[in-house]
Amino acid sequence: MVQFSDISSALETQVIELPSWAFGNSGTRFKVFGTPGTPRTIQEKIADAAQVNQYTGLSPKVALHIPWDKVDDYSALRDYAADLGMQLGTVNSNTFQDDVYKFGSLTHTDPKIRQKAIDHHFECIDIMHATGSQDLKIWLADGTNYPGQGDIRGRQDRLADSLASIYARIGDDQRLVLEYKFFEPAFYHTDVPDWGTSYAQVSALGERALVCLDTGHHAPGTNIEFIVAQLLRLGKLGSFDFNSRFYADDDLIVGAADPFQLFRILYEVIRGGGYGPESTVAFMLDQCHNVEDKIPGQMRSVLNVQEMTARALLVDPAAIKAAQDAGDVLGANGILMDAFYTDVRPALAEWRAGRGLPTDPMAAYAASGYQQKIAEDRVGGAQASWGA
Ligand code: AOS
Ligand code: ZN
Ligand code: ZN
Repeated sequence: MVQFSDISSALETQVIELPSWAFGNSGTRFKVFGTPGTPRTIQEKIADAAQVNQYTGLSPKVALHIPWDKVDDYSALRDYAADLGMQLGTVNSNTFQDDVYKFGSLTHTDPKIRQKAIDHHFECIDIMHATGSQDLKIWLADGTNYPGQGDIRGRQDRLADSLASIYARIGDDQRLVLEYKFFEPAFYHTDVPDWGTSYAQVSALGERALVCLDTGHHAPGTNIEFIVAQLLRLGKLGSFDFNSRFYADDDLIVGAADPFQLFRILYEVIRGGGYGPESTVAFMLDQCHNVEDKIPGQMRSVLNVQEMTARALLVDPAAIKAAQDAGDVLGANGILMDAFYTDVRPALAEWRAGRGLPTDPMAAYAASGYQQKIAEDRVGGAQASWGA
């Protein structure tokens, strides 16, 4: 069986990008509970993200959201982040909050509204040039609530045309990642509801257009690791939005609802060549911390991904292939389960100590007093992500 010492070097290069909006007040359509110390600016969000990286060593990148994180000088923001050991990452567009997009954005029947949404993405691309970001992430709330409300086919055609305009604008070193979601806020149909639609739309654009897989965006019971394996096989898995769900798009701490599913997803990522320094698959979190403190919530998330990555790396590829080829059902399953049931936490603690990181990042952060300090210093004007 593969030992932790055999795989520890593979953990060195793991990078998990943090979403700026996870540090802002966010929650549900029913209530956004504020937290003392919540950032009031993108700079304070980056400072909090830097805390996650300081204690875990896993998250030196922070994704931006436009317009929530708009500033006048992105080069200065880039320098500010760099001074904290952080890099600006994915730029996330937003065509889901303006009244004008009530009946759609890139799919709208009115060419003027479609152009406004396209221009918003052009603005995001301009920002990417200033921040040095690689990925433009597009998630559309576009859809309908009732049968007959919209022309499903016509919306696909207009979406394809709009995406082609945006794709033509991205730089040679940039990518477009199109995120799918099976429902919400639209309740009858969503214009990018599943991996197949995202795959079809990005395949029509070109090689730098890829799928973003949000782990909270599937119907209950979906075999997500199958989608991971298939998109990797097709060369079209661009990025993850990792979170956890019990019922819908709950945006909870990844691994909190189903650590075994997270393990299986990461096993297929590794099996499919999507993990490691050569991989082009971006690991990003997409979460809302409505009732828990945000910084430790993000720390818990990146640590969960690291832990399940380590366990998935313990699966012996040769042994499991031999068992599979031999039709040894229980043997093959046993090899996978042995890795999943291996408690790697003591070895990870030692691994961290050897790299100058706290053996228990959560406890170290709690003892640091940073949470108390920001609660005292940051009085008033906390930024809400949703509804911003
Ligand atoms: C919405 O449900 C999607 O998960 C989006 O990826 C995300 O919440 C949005 O991009 C925030 O900017
Ligand atoms: Zn997402
Ligand atoms: Zn989501």
